[in-house]
Amino acid sequence: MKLYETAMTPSCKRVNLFLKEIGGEVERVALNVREGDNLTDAFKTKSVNGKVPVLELDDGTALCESVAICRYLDEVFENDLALFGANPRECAQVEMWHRVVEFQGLYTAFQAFRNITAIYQDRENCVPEWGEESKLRVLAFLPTLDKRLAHSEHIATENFTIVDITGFIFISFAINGLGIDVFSTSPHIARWYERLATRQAFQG
Ligand SMILES: N[C@@H](CCC(=O)N[C@@H](CS)C(=O)NCC(=O)O)C(=O)O
Repeated sequence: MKLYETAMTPSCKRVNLFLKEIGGEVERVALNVREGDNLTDAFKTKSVNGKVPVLELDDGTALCESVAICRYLDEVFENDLALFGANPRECAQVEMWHRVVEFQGLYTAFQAFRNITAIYQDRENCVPEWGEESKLRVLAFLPTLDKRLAHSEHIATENFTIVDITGFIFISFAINGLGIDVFSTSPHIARWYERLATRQAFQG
């Protein structure tokens, strides 16, 4: 199988952290999305959403959407980490928190970044006001996450799961992409983030 990626982008970093955690190795195909490598007809036939990452299987099936890719990798690389949850309650908590962190956090942060910076104005209509509003929504979501982490060592369950990976990518992006000083207002996020950063898979 082949992973089409632009390694520096948040969605590809998310899949890469997941792969490192489960100890999986796949062949890589490097694309430059800033240069529009994902806009070609050849790539669009592989990717339903036209974005990276895409995992192409040996039978030609192409999977886009990072969470779908992680689900597949989790099944094919045997591991006992239960990153999608270990029992019905945990699986539901992972699903619940993953949707919350993606929709209110990561996806909203993407909207903020894309619309404020107009980085992809060659391929989409950018609305600066929507970007600013999205940034405010990211700021408004941080207390929810901080409150959760005041009472729980990890976001979704008592164990490390894929939601912590997504949350880590979201917080990194809020800090580095949107210039939000997350740690000064969210001490529990700061503590959780610093602990995650010491994990083996999060090095380098
Ligand atoms: N929901 C998608 C988001 C993918 C995404 O937004 N990919 C970005 C890089 S982080 C991309 O391909 N950007 C180039 C473009 O939008 O043309 C996922 O989780 O895979």
